[in-house]
Amino acid sequence: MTQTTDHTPDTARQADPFPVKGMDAVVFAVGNAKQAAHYYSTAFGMKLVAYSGPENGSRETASYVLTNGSARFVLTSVIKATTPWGHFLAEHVAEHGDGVVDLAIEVPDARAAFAYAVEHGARPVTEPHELKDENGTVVLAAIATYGKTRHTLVERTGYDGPYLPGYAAAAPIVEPPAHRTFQAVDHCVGNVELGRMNEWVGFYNKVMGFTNMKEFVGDDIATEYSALMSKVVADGTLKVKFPINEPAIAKKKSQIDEYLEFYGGAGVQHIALNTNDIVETVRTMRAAGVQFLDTPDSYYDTLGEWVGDTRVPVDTLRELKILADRDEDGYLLQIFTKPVQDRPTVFFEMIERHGSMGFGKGNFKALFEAIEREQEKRGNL
Ligand code: TYF
Ligand code: FE
Repeated sequence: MTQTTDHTPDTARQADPFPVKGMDAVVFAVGNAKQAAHYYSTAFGMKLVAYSGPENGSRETASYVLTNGSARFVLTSVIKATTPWGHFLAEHVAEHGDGVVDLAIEVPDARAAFAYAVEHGARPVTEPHELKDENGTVVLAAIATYGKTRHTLVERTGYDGPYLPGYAAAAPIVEPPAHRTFQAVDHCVGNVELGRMNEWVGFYNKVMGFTNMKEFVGDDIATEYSALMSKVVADGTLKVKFPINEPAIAKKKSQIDEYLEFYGGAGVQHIALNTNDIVETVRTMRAAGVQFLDTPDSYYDTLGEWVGDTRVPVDTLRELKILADRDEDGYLLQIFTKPVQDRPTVFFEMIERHGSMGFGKGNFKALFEAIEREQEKRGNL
């Protein structure tokens, strides 16, 4: 097991060439945003807070903005494509199914962030521009990353609307559950083509000045059982963490190959969400119909021996199929949903951290075996 601690000195942090404030939003292009908004409300316990659609002047797209703490999802569907953006979204859904088009990052200065990124090799997608309404001004710019994914750079200091100019405040679809299911985005994982992981890690190193965290899956683990390689890049404050996976040639068909085949290329694989009480979160989400990966009893028979005590008794972890891992800094509890659309592509992770800044390396074997059992059911192993 490996871990990472932020030892960045304050002087280095002040000199951060690409300061970020955190994740701004995860933007999904979906076939039916109205129904997806219902799912993320009733199954994931999120709250609809803003809307843009024909009723308030957006005739091409409908977008639903849902939040849970600082986590923000935007679900967008095309009503009738008329502009390049509408055609892009329509083609994206046709080609990739429901998926993530934008991992938007909040920055203190979008013009400076865009200029730095483009100077260091990023492909510009949208030049910096201002959007204004009665709630203030935001500055947006966007750069391309893997696949058709982009990073919009959002400067929203002082803006106090419900999301962005053009969006109207919206009432919740249902009252959120009594227990808050999660409160932040922990990390966003990308799957890239065979042999391209290091290229994309280098992209984040150069373009955003992100550094590599210690946790990675190398050649050794890959050929033995994981069938994937993985490295993690993060900003200096560890608020934005992007693991990058590529398939590896191994004994079994890689889960990453399955994703690439059914997504139709590189894209976002999973979004991890921070919870303070994973037990209540999993109970709430299971009761609402969310399906999680199964973990065999044998995992729990030996868990206590290597993980030691956590705040949750092993019997409760076993009942709910929650995984645990420990490193030098502490421990974490985590669980993974099954894919949330018919294609075996995007899924979610719920994670409760107690000191550990890792990604559950001690669980990779159990996790990848669980994913392989699902691959097998789908006839893709
Ligand atoms: O983000 C991570 O690294 C963990 C483990 O295909 C993981 O959540 C890594 C690769 C993968 C699924 C989960
Ligand atoms: Fe993860």
